[in-house]
Formats: sequence, structure tokens, C-alpha cells
Amino acid sequence: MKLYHAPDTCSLSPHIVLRELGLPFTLVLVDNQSKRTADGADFLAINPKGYVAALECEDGQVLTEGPAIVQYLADLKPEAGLAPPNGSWQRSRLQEWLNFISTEIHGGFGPLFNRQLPDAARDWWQTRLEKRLGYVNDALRARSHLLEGGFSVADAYLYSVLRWAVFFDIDLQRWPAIPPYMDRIAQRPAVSAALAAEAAASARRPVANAT
Ligand SMILES: N[C@@H](CCC(=O)N[C@@H](CS)C(=O)NCC(=O)O)C(=O)O
Repeated sequence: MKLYHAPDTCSLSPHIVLRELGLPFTLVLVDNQSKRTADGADFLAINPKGYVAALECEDGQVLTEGPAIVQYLADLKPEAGLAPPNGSWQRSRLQEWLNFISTEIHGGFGPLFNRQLPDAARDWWQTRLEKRLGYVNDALRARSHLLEGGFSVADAYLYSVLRWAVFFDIDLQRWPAIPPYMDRIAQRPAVSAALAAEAAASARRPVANAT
């Protein structure tokens, strides 16, 4: 499999999941500005939506949308327990979290990346996002991971997007359950390996990213 990725973006989430599962994969760096891959291919021909992450499977099919990719990967190795079985109540709970992270947290950060955003709109989006962080904080006060069963693909996703708080001087210490959670996830060997691989990839070829 090939994972099309860009450092410091949401593609960190499937990258972590691939490493957690120990699946063989190749990382392909995408320049989000030029829409070209590090090996010179036209990324728009791979994902016409023009954004990472994209997963190219062995048969050449390409899967996009982070929540779909991480569930597909988790289901390749159900014994790893990164997603509860399809059809179970807990799987619906996982999907509830993935959707919340996608629309409310990932989607909540999105406008903040726009340097042209007027201050009033920025304040509105940031206040909205901070309310959602309050909800995450309440959930994490009750347990160590988003699902009761422990680390899941939802944690890989939440961790990946919460790392953006630093770009906007959003101090996660305001939500006391979040920093220890971030530390817990960061200590996972798959997470540090993914971050190291991303750093090495961007050092080889600096790219500008956006959400
Ligand atoms: N709905 C997509 C959104 C993916 C997305 O926002 N990707 C960002 C990086 S975090 C990106 O590549 N943006 C570049 C662009 O839109 O041009 C998903 O959940 O996978």
C-alpha cells in the first residue's frame, strides 16, 4: 500500500494506524501547493479532491477521507483492536467520534488556517472550536482514550488534529484532561515513529501544507 501524505496534516492519522498495525506501506510525500508528489506524479490524478490523505491499495484502488481510510485499515487486522467489529454498538460509538473529530475539530481548525480570515470570523470559529474542546475534555476526564476499550483509530485522528492548536496559540492546558491524553498518545512507539518519518520526509523536501 502507498500512503500519500504531507507532514503536519491530518494524514498523520492513517500513518499512525499503518504503523500501529505493522502493515507494509510506502509513504509518498505530497506538495499541497503544487499538487505534485515527491516522485513527480500529478497528485490530482491520484486524488481529484486534491488533498491528503489518500491510500493506494495493492490492486490500484485509491481510498480517500481519513475516517474511511483508518476504518479500512483497522478492519484488515481486526485482532489489533483498533476498531470494534462492524455492526457492534461500539463501532457506532467509534463512528460517532470519527465524525465529530472530522466535522467539529478538523473542520473547526480549517478556517483558522486561512490567513485572510477577518478577525471577527476568526474569533467566531475559534470560540466554536474551543466549545468542542470542552466537550473532548469532559469525555477524557472519564477515561484514558475516546473509547472505553482503549486506543482506537479515533485517538490517532484526534491526536493528529489537536497538534494544530499550537499554530494558533490555543493553549490546551485550558482543558486539563487534554495535555495528559496527548502525552499518552505521543508515547506510543507507532506515533513517535510516524512523527520521525514525517520529519525526515519534510527535511528531505520542504513542503507547504494546508488543511
Ligand atoms: N475530508 C478530508 C479532508 C482532508 C484535508 O483536510 N486534508 C488537508 C490536510 S489536513 C489537505 O490536504 N489540504 C490541502 C488542500 O485542500 O488543498 C479528510 O477527512 O480526509
